[in-house]
Amino acid sequence: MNKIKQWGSACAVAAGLLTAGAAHADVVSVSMTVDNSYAFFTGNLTSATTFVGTDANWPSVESYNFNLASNAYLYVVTASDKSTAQGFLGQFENITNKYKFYSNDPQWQVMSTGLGSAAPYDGTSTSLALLSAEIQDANGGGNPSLGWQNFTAGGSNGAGPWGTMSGIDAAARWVWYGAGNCSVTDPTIGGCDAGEWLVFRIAVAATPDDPTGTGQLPEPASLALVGLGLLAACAAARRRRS
Ligand SMILES: [Ca+2]
Ligand SMILES: [Ca+2]
Repeated sequence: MNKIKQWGSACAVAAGLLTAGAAHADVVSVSMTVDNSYAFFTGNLTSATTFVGTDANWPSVESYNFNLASNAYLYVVTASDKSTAQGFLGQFENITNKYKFYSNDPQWQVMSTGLGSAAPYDGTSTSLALLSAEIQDANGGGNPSLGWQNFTAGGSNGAGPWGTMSGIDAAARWVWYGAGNCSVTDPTIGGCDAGEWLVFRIAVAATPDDPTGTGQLPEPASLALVGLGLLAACAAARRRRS
């Protein structure tokens, strides 16, 4: 390969690296239920922006399919009747990057608002503003749970008192927050109040290769820097040739 062809290849690779760093949308498929009720939103690190759905019947599994930016967050607002049992059970498939995760994925976070029954359960601007304010409160550590905390996993799908929820893998586990008067070892069993309403969240691009858990994958930024360096070299080579 002669010198001009080598520089041509390097310039093409540089342009490709810069394109790879651009944001893209992921297709996400969800099957979930909560004992006793939930409202499901998408958003970003600081705000809930879109209402996806709500349900207040634990024996039914709801399914949702949608596209969203690969750096987006999923937010699940939950509340219980503080009787018998409570939990969040779900299966989430990022169709784009072929990664499936469950309600017990370690990258989920949970926080308590302590606001009782006044939970945002619809897509009104009032509800989005309330949830966003609570998200920002938790981001700053000033909410009742002092920020975002780890959830506690209870039984797998099929465990009592619920039995098997169809459409969700047996590997998925019921999760809740082990605070308030809930058991720290299994807060899903025995009626209790963990400081409701609660909010669970995860970055939609949360995968084992996303060590920050933010959905902001470090790779594209590094590749973009390499691309910029190569483009500068290309420009220098062109100047030398001309
Ligand atoms: Ca349900
Ligand atoms: Ca219950």
